[in-house]
Amino acid sequence: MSNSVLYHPGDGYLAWQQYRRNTAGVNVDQYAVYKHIVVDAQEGAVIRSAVDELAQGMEGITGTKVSISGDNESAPGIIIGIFGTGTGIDELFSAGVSSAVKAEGYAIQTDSLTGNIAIGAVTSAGILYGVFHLLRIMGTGGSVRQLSIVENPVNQLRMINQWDNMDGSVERGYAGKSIFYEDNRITGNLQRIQDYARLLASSGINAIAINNVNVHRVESRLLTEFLPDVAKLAAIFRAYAIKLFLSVNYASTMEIGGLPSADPLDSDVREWWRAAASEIYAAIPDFGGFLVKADSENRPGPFTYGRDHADGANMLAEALKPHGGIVIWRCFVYNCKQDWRDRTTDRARAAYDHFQPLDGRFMDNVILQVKNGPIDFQVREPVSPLLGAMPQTNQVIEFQIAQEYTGQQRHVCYLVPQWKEILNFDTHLQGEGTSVKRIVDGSVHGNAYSGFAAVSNIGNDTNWTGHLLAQANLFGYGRLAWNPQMSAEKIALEWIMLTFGTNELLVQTILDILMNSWEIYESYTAPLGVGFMVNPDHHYGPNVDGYEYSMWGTYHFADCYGIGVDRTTATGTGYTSQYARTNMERYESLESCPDELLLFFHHVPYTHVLHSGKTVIQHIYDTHFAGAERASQLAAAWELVKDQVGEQAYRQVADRLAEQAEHAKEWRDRINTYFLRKSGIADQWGRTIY
Ligand code: GCV
Repeated sequence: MSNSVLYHPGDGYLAWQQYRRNTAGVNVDQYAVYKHIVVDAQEGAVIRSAVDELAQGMEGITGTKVSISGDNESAPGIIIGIFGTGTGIDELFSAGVSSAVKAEGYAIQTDSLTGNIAIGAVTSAGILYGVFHLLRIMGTGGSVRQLSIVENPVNQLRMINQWDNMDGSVERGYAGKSIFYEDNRITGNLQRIQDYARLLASSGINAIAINNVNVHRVESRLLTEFLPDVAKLAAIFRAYAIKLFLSVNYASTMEIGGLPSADPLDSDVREWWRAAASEIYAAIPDFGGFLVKADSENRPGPFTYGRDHADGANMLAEALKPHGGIVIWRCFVYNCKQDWRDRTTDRARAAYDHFQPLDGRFMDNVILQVKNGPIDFQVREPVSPLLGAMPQTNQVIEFQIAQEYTGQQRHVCYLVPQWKEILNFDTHLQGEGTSVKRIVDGSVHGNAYSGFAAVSNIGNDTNWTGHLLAQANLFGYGRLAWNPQMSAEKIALEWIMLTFGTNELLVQTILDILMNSWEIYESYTAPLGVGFMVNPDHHYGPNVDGYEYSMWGTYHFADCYGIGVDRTTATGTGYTSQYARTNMERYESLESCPDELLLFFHHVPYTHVLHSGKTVIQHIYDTHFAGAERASQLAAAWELVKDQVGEQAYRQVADRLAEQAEHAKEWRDRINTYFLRKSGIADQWGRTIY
């Protein structure tokens, strides 16, 4: 495959893999001496990827060609090798260091005498990650004189979910069409897939489900008829240490198997899945497994047969088990045909109510995939109470990198700060300190499987993500999955420098834009955790009552007196009781409920005074005026870096920021006008509301 670096100057295609020479600062001189790569490892696809990447990266960064060999003929070189395989790499590290390196981890060390930089790992995947780390150091202008690094990923599963359909569309995709499919076939443009695999691996991703969780008729055949093409994709990802998964249609036995049933306890159904799994593994020996959306939003599932989620998941798990595969079963299950008049049903309760009682019933190769919040990837919602509430069950957290409810990649919204807040949330489930990040890294319950999954935000737009700044979310997700301790700021800094360079003004300006962007977006959209208020179906733009009288269970209950959903145990839906006592009490009481989630948990009058000292109605007005104003300033800030980022990148972002500024005003005016009319309470500052 050709080297894509040559063909993409400045259009965003290279994303954070620019490998540019223009990094400013004294450390740059250190890199130029490395013209030689020594490979102390057996040939293999992943090692080849690592060596290619290192060579390509070094050539870009230093501007000189590097040579590759098995001997270190001319120090200093960069030496890569696998520990314990009888090569020289072990001698370059102390025993303490090499034994600290785990499966996908690596050690990097500079020898002070020779200047050699050694990267050692126990697997070829570890070598690949180590190479990316070294390139990140150089790409961000760091010193390589005294490297002494040991890193292991904190999370075992670091997965991406594509919501791509075989007709070429992407569900909730905001960056063009699918890079995987066109005209109901798998694409022939394998170069783009390989470039995507590189991007993912460089941020630490190790698993991908390549099709939408809503599996239609044609995608059901990925398991069968399209398997040879799926195997080609698996080979591309394998070379970047990424395992391939398929989303499957729970009713495949009926859809493509010619059986009359999908009952998980039916022996013919079970046999069909066993045979299907055997065929898949014959074609793809390291196949990851199945991702399943069942009994959710009109998708088929075990409920039809009076069975439950454990029956359904275990049936698939049994088929995959002999091959080492896993089932990832999604918990996004709720009644999507709710009567809006019915105040007893609460969508927020649904995942916990469905799944928590099943703890202990799932096979050990089943993982439950739980959305970060109880509703659906809103700009603000509490943490899902299901996370950590099933000690005997494997769980992964699901984030949405795609900005379905956070501006659809037309608005800038750097999501890493939101994810950090979620990961740092203390569930108190095993006493103080039971943070979400410790639950999903498996350390609280000692789970066999654990980690992160997220909905991708890429498409076939040249710059992958539509909004160039949305690349930071894809990069940030991978970095956070690797190490949830990293700060949102550090991740943003890495992304900015790797993507745009290290000029101080540029770095600071883009950092400010990113770090403020979530708060800005939240301030001009749905207030105080109440959620939605978007247009139905496509979910873009303001529509306060868009879902108020619908069956989807996402209401705000605004009337002329007040707004919000009473989810308390005392007088509401009882949702608060799904949390451990400390959190339950905090949310239950108006005094202790945090302002930003007030309307998620309580129905209050517009005159209710927040901890901030403002009334709810004045808060709505103030945040919406300020939010739209701040959104309009983003464009001016971006203008400052025009010369540094180059014309193409400048234009891509400037156009989107201009749209955001206009659209934020629309949000401001719709929301403020709605609440002025509902409440009859004037803005304290007499600003224009329509
Ligand atoms: C893939 C939300 C989205 C749907 C999505 C669903 C899910 O409801 O709007 O497009 O379907 O979540 O996560 O399954």
